[in-house]
Amino acid sequence: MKINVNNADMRMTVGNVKQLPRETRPQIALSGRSNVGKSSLINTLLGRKSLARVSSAPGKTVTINFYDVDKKLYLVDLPGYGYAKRSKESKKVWSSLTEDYFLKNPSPDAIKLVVQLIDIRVGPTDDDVMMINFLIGADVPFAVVATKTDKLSPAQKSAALEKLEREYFAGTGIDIIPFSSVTRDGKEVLWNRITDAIS
Ligand SMILES: Nc1nc2c(ncn2[C@@H]2O[C@H](COP(=O)(O)OP(=O)(O)OP(=O)(O)O)[C@@H](O)[C@H]2O)c(=O)[nH]1
Ligand SMILES: [Mg+2]
Repeated sequence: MKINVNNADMRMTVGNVKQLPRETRPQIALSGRSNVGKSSLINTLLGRKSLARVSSAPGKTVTINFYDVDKKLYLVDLPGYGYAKRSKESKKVWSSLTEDYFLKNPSPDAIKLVVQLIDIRVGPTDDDVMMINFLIGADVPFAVVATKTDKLSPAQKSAALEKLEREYFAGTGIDIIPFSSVTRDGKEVLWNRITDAIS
């Protein structure tokens, strides 16, 4: 599929499950803790500086923002989790809006792929593991993007990827895509994964 990434705009901001679009257009959703780089990744994929608002303070994006790409797909910027204070007993770390996006979406079949971001230097946090288990339980296809690779040397990057694979994803068949919004490392690979998911 040929996608003109220059033909992209911010289409809608959703604060409530009732506002979610009833459309078959494929959706690729970005999930991850606050500050991990979801909005920056959208800008990088679209070759734009600031179409998606990059947080000055973590936890800013509390709505779901839909970016239309060439009328062929939506990139969906989900609220970051893991920032707001919460009680230790609380099992759910992501917002109820995020949960509704997956469980009460009027067009669930339009969700073709979740791009789950983790910081390559930190590895999956407890919250990330919970999110990934939620996605597995909800039967949503996802790929893992290990972001901010620019902060590591090439040797450190290989070691970190190998460790991630070995400790968390061995034998799961889950892709880990190294990525950086600073160097654009992984942009091509991620676009290929996205176009595969929607074709
Ligand atoms: N070095 C480096 N910094 C990055 C990268 N991606 C994002 N950042 C920085 O990390 C901070 C957070 O980035 P955002 O894209 O706003 O993160 P977010 O996941 O959208 O955060 P929330 O909207 O709060 O959920 C910003 O200061 C970015 O400039 C990256 O690949 N490399
Ligand atoms: Mg954001």
